[in-house]
Amino acid sequence: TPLARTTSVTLKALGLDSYNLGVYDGAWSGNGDVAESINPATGEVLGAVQQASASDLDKTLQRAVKAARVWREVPAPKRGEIVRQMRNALFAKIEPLGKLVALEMGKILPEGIGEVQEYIDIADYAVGLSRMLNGSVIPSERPGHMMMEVWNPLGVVGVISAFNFPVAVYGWNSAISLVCGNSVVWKGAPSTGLTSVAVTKILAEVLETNGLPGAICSLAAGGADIGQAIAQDRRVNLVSFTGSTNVGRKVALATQERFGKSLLELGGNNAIIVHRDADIDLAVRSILFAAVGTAGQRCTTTRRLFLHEEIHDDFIARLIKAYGQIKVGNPLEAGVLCGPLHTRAAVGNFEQGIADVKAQGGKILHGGNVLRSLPGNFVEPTITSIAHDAPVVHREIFAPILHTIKFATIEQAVQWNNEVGQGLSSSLFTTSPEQMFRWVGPAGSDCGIVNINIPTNGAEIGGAFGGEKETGGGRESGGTAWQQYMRRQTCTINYSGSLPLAQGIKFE
Ligand code: UN1
Repeated sequence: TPLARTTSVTLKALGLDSYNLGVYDGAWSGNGDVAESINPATGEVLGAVQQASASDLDKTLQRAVKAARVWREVPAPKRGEIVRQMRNALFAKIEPLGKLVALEMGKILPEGIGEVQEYIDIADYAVGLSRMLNGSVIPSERPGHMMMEVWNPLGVVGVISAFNFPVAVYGWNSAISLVCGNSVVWKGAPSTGLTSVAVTKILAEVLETNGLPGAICSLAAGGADIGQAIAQDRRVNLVSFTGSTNVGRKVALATQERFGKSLLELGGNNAIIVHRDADIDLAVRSILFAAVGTAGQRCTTTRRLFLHEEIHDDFIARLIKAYGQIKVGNPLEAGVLCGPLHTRAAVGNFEQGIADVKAQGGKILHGGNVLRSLPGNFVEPTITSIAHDAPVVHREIFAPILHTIKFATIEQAVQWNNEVGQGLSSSLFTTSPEQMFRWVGPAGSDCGIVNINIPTNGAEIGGAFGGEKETGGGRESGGTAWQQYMRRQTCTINYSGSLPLAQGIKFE
């Protein structure tokens, strides 16, 4: 069939077979379980990855520790040069890699290519950053003394990423972590193992061509057991985890228990507020991408929509009309905007969510059904009308369900935006400068991402990405996020030949 051909051509272009080893630490191996990758749009088995056993992980961590000692001695701008080569190697494979993401994860092809582009963007950023890992010089209170702040590599960084961004989230972490001088050990989602292997092959070739240890970019494919072992292992100086709040809590406790560091990117429950003075057309188009894009499976997906009472009815009518035009189907087909959910289990969560909406006094305004006539895990993009405090509204359901809620005052809407446990992303649509500045101010949104007149999702890499509260508090990508991948040292140098003490203390 044409689809089977697409699969084999794509795998071949990326140097993959239908069966692949899922452990890389300079050499490829794998003695754990075999994980199959299933195309969520068709049920077709795309290929298989032999995952890491506990002793595979142990060996990989040993090699990653050794590799980190080599890598930290490479000057940072030279590390940037290696990341630049990785960026070019990724760019050369952007088409097949984007296609593999579409096949394996289930997002539409433009979004699959988009997330490889996101990796390329962060690699560009990291190359520049490699010349700007600046410390500072601090005036000392003592004569003949100098103080400075110096940033050094941490050692080994563990990256545990989720199925929904099988390329970009690893990209943010690895590109920054590499220029910071760390080796990286990656565990992707078991259901997107082919993508993990494909990305690692691209990076491994760059490392090996440059005569560097491949273990600088290690891969330990695996499930929860491998993730837990990474979180508990003292050799892993920082664990960067993207996933659910429940698993994130375990990672946080396991790393804290051993005084390791963690960087957490957990659940979101993001809202858009549309004020009465908003550009309605812009808002409708934004919500379409934010709530339906990636079939509602971004941590930044809009799940709650607060509409001012004056525009509410008209807005809902326009939104329902726009939803009616969305094409649901195979993510590789042109014109399709909504692909499948990633797993059968996710379809079950969708159904449970719809049942809960109905049981908790909500109404389904559009959609609400599983599309059983299609072969894959397809559901209808759904709009509900429900109370802001119904329990189901406070839960992150990783599916295209948008809850709409009417508000009377903007203060009320901001309070509702902030009342959930999660604190990732938020957007306000307004043309009022006063409302804009209130929204980004101390009494505005309590989220890590605070937008105006754009969707909650689709963040650029230049800013720090992450959220507050149950979202975990970590920041990745731009801004000062790089500092989490390094150790901060305050150094005081005495060139005076005498020993004046701080605070003027006399001790003789
Ligand atoms: C995620 O869903 O885990 O802002 C990350 C966005 C993307 C990243 C999402 N740049 O939607």
